[in-house]
Amino acid sequence: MSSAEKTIITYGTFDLFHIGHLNLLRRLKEMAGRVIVAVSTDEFNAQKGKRTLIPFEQRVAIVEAIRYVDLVIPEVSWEQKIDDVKTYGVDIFAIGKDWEGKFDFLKEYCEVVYLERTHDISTTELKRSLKHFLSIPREDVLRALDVLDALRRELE
Ligand code: C2G
Repeated sequence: MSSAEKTIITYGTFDLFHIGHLNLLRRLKEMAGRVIVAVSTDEFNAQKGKRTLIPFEQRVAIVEAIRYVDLVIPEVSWEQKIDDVKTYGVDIFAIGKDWEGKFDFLKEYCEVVYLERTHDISTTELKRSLKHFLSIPREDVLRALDVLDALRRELE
């Protein structure tokens, strides 16, 4: 079977969508003609112990808009993967290497692939940077802007 005839599925939260997510979805499209993405619901993320900034409906809308993605379904539990593989005729299950080995039980039903993650970007890191920036006192930001304005005037 050519890759164009294959169906691939992945699962994830895709909060604060970033280049790491995009690189993964692009890789999936290189591996199969049909790409299905199961996006974790807010309720399931609570079970995963993950707090998301972007609500489920918006995370779905963003992933659906990605040209590499053909179908988005909700991820509501850890147990749905085998049924999904059967329901959608999935040939390949793929996910980032941070999950290496965790889904080998699916090898009975489809190919299982763990893909390299994109380095130096993660939702956790983005949240940390945002939190740091927002913690800078307003007057410090304004003072820095004044210094920048003064420098710009000197350089004109
Ligand atoms: N990812 C990546 N590179 C990054 C960050 C994320 O390749 N820098 C990949 C992850 O490996 C995962 C996908 O992008 O395959 C989605 O990442 P998350 O939204 O963090 O997904 P996660 O919360 O790990 O959910 O049942 C499986 C879980 O739902 C996976």
